[in-house]
Amino acid sequence: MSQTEPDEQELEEQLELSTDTRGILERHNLRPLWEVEDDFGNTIDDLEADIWKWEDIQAAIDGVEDDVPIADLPPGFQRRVAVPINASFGNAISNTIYVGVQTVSPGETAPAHRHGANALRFTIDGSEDMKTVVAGEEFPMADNDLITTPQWEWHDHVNDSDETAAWLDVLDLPLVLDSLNARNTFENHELERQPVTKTQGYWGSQYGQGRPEGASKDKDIPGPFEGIREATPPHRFKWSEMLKSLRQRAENANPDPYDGYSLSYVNPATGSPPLFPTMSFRAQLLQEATDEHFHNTTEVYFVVEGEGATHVDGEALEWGERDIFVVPPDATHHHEPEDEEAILLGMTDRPVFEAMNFYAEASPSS
Ligand code: GTQ
Repeated sequence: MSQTEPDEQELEEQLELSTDTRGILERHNLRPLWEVEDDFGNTIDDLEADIWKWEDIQAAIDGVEDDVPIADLPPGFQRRVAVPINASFGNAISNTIYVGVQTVSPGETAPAHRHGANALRFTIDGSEDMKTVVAGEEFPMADNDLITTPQWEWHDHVNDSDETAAWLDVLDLPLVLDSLNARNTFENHELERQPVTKTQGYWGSQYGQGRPEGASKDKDIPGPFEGIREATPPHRFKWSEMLKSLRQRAENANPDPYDGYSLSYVNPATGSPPLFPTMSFRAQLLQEATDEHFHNTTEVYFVVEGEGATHVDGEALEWGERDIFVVPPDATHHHEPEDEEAILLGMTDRPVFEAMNFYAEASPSS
């Protein structure tokens, strides 16, 4: 063993979270990703409605950041992430959608790897100098930007700013790792940072006003999966643009009874939702209470702006900015913004149900 390689005991000591951090995580149903990894493979019987308050998440990610540098994390998903754990379950917020809150300190890199699970980042604390590098292109992460990491694309997260960056990771990990048990689709890059081989804006520019012939067959996109449908390209959805579109909708259209003024993120390759074959995402502007309904899909929410409550089977989940909550399948629910308006990022596994002709929804009054 070389002198720079820590032995196992040293490694464990370095990864030892302080009693404070451990307590914060446990009290608030959060777990560090490197411990959750061992528990993939299990599914939940009865998902519960639950909420994670931002102040608790913030305390947890700050503690974990203080205690553990990314460089000390064990092989595997080398990511410093606090993972919301459903109250009834051990490794994620739901059976299909996983969310985590990741931090990268100034100067740190979350090293390059790739996997079969689809992923996206929704930036919480970001800047133009915080970049996620996907498929050879640097994508700056400004606040509330959504950036895709399609399956099997190399990605590393590089913080060249002078502030800690934080964001929401959303992946179909429970579906891939727990239900499909597809564990052979993970690889670390030989380099910590993948080479930047594309100019900024390249990927987005090929799916907008014009596109090359056969773009969806671009060798850089599909990866090793034969017969893939229109692969989702790496893409940055700037929040400033999404917000403009939402406001246009609110001024010119009627709200959806269940989702408010709602826009689904499109797969830029097809021009329509879902963003991924397994998960769809909505930006939702709420100006009044929505109607009750229920469906067989799981919905996870991140509060972008505002305060309010989501009533789930009679229980009120009271939310504020940056909180995360989950509405389990078949639970009757509706949203109620507190003041003038609130904005939610809605996440759903509905595409999986639709692929099986299995989606169903109803409202209690009908
Ligand atoms: O940043 O690639 O929260 O691979 C979990 C698994 C983040 C990532 C997570 C991952 C990542």
